Amino acid sequence: MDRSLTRVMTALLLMLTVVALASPAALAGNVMVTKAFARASPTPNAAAGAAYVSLMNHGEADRLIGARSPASTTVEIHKSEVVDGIMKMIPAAPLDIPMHGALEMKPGGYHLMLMGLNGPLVKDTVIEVILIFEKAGELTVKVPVGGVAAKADTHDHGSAGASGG
Ligand SMILES: [Cu+2]
Repeated sequence: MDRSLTRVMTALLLMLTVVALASPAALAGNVMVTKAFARASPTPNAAAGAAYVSLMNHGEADRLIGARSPASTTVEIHKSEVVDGIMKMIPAAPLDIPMHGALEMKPGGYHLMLMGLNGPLVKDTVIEVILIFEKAGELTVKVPVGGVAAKADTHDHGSAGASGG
């Protein structure tokens, strides 16, 4: 009697441990994902899409050297920059992530460019992006797809009207 009860308790404890270990926080080495979102494709036959992943590095300096995704043929790391009044996208890999520093991707800045989409990015679905770090190795990130103009949950009103150029 007692022995079988102990077995049941042990089994329950093991199950609880497995559940606790399978927490959703994506972590590769010391690099942690703090935010991730993608933008839905504006048209069904869109060839490219953008995803934004923000990272926190709790360890030594590392570098984001590449990315790939089952959602597209290739993934490029870009930076949007205004050159002579025109928004341009510049290849930005490798991207330094300083020791105990952060890397923020956002519209108008760094982003992951999904080139050759296998299908349109659909709002309220989730895509996978695999980030490749020089030291931390590979990190699979679940990226929720927001609206066509998704901006994560940031409230970015600060710079409006200030020092136009
Ligand atoms: Cu781009």
